[in-house]
Amino acid sequence: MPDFRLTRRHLLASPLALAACGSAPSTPPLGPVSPLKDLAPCPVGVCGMSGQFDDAGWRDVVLTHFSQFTPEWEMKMEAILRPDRSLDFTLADRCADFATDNGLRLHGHALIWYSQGAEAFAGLDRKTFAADYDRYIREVVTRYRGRTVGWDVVNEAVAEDGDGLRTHHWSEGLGDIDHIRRAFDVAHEADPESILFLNDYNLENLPRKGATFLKLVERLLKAGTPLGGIGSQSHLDIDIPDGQITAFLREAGAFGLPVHVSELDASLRSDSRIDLRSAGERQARQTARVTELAQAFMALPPEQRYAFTVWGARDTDSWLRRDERDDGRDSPLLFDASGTATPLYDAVAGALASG
Ligand code: 9MR
Repeated sequence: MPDFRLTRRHLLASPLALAACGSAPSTPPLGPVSPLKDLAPCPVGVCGMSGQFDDAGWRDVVLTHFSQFTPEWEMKMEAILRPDRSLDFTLADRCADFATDNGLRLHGHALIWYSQGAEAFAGLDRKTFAADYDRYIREVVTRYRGRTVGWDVVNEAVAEDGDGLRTHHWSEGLGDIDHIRRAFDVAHEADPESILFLNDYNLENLPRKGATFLKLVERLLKAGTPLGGIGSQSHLDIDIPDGQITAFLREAGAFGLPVHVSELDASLRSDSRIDLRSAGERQARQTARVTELAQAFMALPPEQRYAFTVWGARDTDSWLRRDERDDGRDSPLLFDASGTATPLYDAVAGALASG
């Protein structure tokens, strides 16, 4: 029988230790490891696509380690909303069934996103626009009522550089703050039990964006919006200064709401033209950042830890590996192509187990 406990060997093999010895660029993958969901006192989530449900390697990692599931795209407008604004739930249902059949908590993602729905809603008069906006949210949330624990109601509301809110078809049709409030109100009416999230990215990476996001949370709460949770995607930049991730999560936690680390990954790819660091040095930075995130999450009161979710099971499942700049070597997740734990597994497992 393999030893599934976290062993000293795992800790000694940490990339930080290896980087300090000036070792080879990448750490040898770890051996068999404990299921994350057994170590963690909170749900551990993963995203996935219906096209992966028959992939034995993917299933093995997902069903061994995770207790919550976020559909990567099948519960978005791109899958559900037809050009005539009727709804098609074929793929979304498949995802909901996968979660139910395998005893996973289901997290709904994402109802209103600036990047989707523009064509189907183009050219409508205000009344139809508003009515179909409400109908979309109501029908989707109602269909999965009692199956989704929570929903990302508005995704990525804050401007890229953190200067205010984004402008797009939803804000132009219904108002910048009003379309957000309206989405939460309709979703809450459709499923009063669901925890409704405002979800965004670069909140730890860019303090200005994090601050604007938290101001928006405050504004919505003061206005009585049924916002029930804070989602931080955590697509981490490995060069975030030490302490910045902790500072953001602490501030986010101060609202007393559930917090979701909703899409964690940390690319090792360096986009700067000149990066003199070795692969090992970059990996050490990556591990330190992910460790900081997991520890900051575990520092939240237990009842505020909604879930700690990674954006993909294996490195090869990551959206980052589908980027045209990818060189086939990026390792942004907790398991490699063969389903073996990467150093990020160790970083996350160590922190989650400590809670
Ligand atoms: O990883 C997702 C990719 O497979 C989809 O094609 C894409 C569009 O639906 O969305 C990706 O996920 C995004 C998530 O929904 C919101 N935050 C950023 C994620 C990565 O782009």
